[in-house]
Amino acid sequence: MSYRGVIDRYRAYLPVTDKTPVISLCEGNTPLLRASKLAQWIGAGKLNLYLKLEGMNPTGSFKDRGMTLAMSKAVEQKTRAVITASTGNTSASAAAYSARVGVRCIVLIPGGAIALGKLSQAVMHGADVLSIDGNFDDALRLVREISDQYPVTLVNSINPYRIEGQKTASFEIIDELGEAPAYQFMPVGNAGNITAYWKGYLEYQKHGKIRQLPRMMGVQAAGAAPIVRGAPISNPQTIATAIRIGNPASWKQAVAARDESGGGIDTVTDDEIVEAYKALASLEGVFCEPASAASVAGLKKYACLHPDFAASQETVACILTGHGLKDPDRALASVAKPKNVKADLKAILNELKLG
Ligand code: AN7
Repeated sequence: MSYRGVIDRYRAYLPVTDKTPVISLCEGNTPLLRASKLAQWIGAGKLNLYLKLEGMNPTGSFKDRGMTLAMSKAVEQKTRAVITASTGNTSASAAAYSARVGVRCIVLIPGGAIALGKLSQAVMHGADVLSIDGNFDDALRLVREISDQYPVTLVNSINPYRIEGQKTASFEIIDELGEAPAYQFMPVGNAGNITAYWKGYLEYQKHGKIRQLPRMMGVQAAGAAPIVRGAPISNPQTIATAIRIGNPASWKQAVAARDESGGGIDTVTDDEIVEAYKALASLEGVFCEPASAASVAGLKKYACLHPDFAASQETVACILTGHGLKDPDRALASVAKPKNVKADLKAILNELKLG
């Protein structure tokens, strides 16, 4: 039978009944790609390194896994409108699923701070997009207040159905590898996704599908690293706008995932993020957004600090949370611009130096 999305595939593990309408765009079932050249670039050529390509979801990010469930439950509960604060990907996903089922979608975004592709998605899918004079944390505070007072359903990852849907990514990794990776590196922003992956791993362990749990390795941008610093950051800064978050909603759960798994959460600089972003694209043919590349930058930093790990054959998964096409401006700012050449064979051959 053909693939029909994460609710259909993992129904037994999700809080749905026969009465839940399934609102799906056929999300999930994303590739898990071996990346041996990248492992060499990291300085850990023997690692069994995999990339989980979450940018291959229908709206180009992992948010679709949670949104299919949040939206299905919202419709089951007869909601007419959903609301979300977003650094971009949540708004793109909420807008798409809302369009599909015909509910109103309200989005608050930090003004001037979300990537072009994400903004175009929210607008194209017909959401009411309000760009506020404030950052993501301000937007989240406002949408929480609005959803407390008005009949609109909050679809940020504070919504437990978002976490339930997103945990299916762990299931996919295990179903494919037959075990959990020893380490999983992933970006951390509002910290819903690390919470969801950890929940997924624990559930599969409970069902006897794995013997060993992975170490959960979170990565924050150095200028937006409240969990690493141990205090909220009022003015977070990073080129990885998806994770430009100063006061994560699922802070405690992220710390629990880190500590229970024997993992860690560390920072990477914007320069390290861009380096990993370019290496993924040029060495592996994988174009992810900057926030996603933070996972690989974090792995590289960890390998540099831990030579035994770098020399090992451990199985490692890096979660590439969003597609590179989300943020074309950053891509073009990170590499040399195309050369302008006259439409003339001689001039072109002169440039190409083919032989
Ligand atoms: C590509 O869209 O918070 O730690 O509002 O878009 O679960 O927040 C996006 C977050 C990583 C961090 N990678 O995940 C939003 C939003 C990408 C992201 C994260 C986000 P969380």
